[in-house]
Amino acid sequence: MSLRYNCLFLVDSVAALGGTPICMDDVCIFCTEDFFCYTDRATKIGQLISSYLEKKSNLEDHTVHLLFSANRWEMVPLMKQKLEQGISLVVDRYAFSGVAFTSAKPGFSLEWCMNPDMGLPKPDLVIFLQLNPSMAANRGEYGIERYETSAFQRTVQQRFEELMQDSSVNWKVIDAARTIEEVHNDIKLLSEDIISLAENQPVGELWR
Ligand code: NYM
Repeated sequence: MSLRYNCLFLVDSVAALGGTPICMDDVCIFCTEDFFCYTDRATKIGQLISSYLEKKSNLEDHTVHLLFSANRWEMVPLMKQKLEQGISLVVDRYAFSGVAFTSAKPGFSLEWCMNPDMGLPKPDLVIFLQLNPSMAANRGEYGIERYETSAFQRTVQQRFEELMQDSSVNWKVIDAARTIEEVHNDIKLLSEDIISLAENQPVGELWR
C-alpha cells in the first residue's frame, strides 16, 4: 500500500453517539479533517440498512451483516483517495461495530463476522466510548431503532470487550459518562499523539 501523511482513527461505542450529551460534533476537534459515518445511510446500500434499522423492512441476519460491510467497502476508494492526499479521517463506527452487533445475535461467531471486513483500511487508533447500557438508555432517541434494548446492548458490550483483546489494534477506552469537555480533552490528546506517530506510515489492512 502507498505511503500517506495522515492518520485514520475512529470512535466506536455501544450506544448511539447522535444523542445528547455526547455528539460527534461536540467531541470532534478536527473540523478541518474528513468525517465518515457508518452506517452511511445516503448510499443505496445504506438506505436498505436504514429501512431495516428503522424496522420498516426485514432482512435475514447474514444478509444485513454483509450489507453493513458492503457499505464500508463502497467508501474505501474515497477513504484511500483522501488518505493519500494527506487528510486524516475521523470515522464514527466501523468494522468493530459491525462485528460486535452481529455477533451479539445467536449463532454468529466473531470470526465469521470479521471475514467480510478483512482488508479494510486499518485505523491507527480506535477510541471506544465506554458507557453502560442503562446510561445509554437515557440518551436522546434511544430505543426507537432495532438493537436499542438494554439486554442486546449488554451482549454487544461483551463482544466489544472480546474484540479489545486483540493487541494488533490500537484500542483506547474513554469513559463517556463524564462531561463533554472531559471526553473532548481525552480524544484531543489521543488524536494529536497518533496523528504525529502515523505520519509517513503505510496504511495497514484490518485483521490481516
Ligand atoms: N450497526 C452499525 C451494525 O449493526 N453494524 C454495523 O456495521 C454498523 C456500522 O447500526 N445500533 C448498528 C449499530 C447501531 C445501528 O448506528 C445504527 P448508529 O451509529 O447508532 O446510527
